[in-house]
Amino acid sequence: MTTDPAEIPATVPPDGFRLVPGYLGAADQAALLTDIRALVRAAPLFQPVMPRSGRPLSVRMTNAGPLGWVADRSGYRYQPAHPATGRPWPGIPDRLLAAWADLAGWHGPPECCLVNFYHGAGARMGLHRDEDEDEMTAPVVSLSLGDTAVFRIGGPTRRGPTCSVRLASGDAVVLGGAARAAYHGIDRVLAGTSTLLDGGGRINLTLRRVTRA
Ligand code: MD3
Ligand code: FE
Repeated sequence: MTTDPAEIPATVPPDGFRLVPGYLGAADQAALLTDIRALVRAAPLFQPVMPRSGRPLSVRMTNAGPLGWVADRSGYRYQPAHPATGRPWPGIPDRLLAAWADLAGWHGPPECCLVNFYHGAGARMGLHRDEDEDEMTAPVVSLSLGDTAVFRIGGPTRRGPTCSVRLASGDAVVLGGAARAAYHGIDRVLAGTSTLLDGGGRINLTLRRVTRA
């Protein structure tokens, strides 16, 4: 039993937060990366910007599925086509649909796979809530590839205690219940912690339901 205050975390993750360390083994991670490379050829990474300021986010993104999440000067939204090519987003790869079916506990398929690419020392994602979806009772499923991220999750308000969780290549996270509405972000990515991506960096895939079922 620990009695050292330094070993007691400031808080614990909210209810409905489920981390599955090593959900994907090395072979499945490599196969998924091959799928993502094909996806990025069909739907190139774009640089989202903050709605009011036009300030670029440090993460590049793309999507698969009927609806993709975009951020530009006019706002945050889901749309059926790529902002630069105008083409529909490619389909969600079968192995991601299988992961959703295995992990989400939700009747019905995901409608969006958001691909976040973190590359370089400054790539991070500030504390935010995912609230652009009309279906907030469905969980979000996240899969991580490449370098380990320092993920932070708090509660339903921006202020208040948070806790840090490291997300390594192959880890899955399921965000259901109260965790679905929690503030969260990526503080930083730890360079040199994975050899999966040539040139380093991290890919996060989030599977989401967007419209009301
Ligand atoms: C907690 N992505 O795309 S994944 C995002 O690693 C996003 O790229 C991070 O936050 C990333 O919006 C975190 C884990 C995650 C995903 C969705 C959540 C945590 C979440 C939704 C609600 C609460
Ligand atoms: Fe998020």
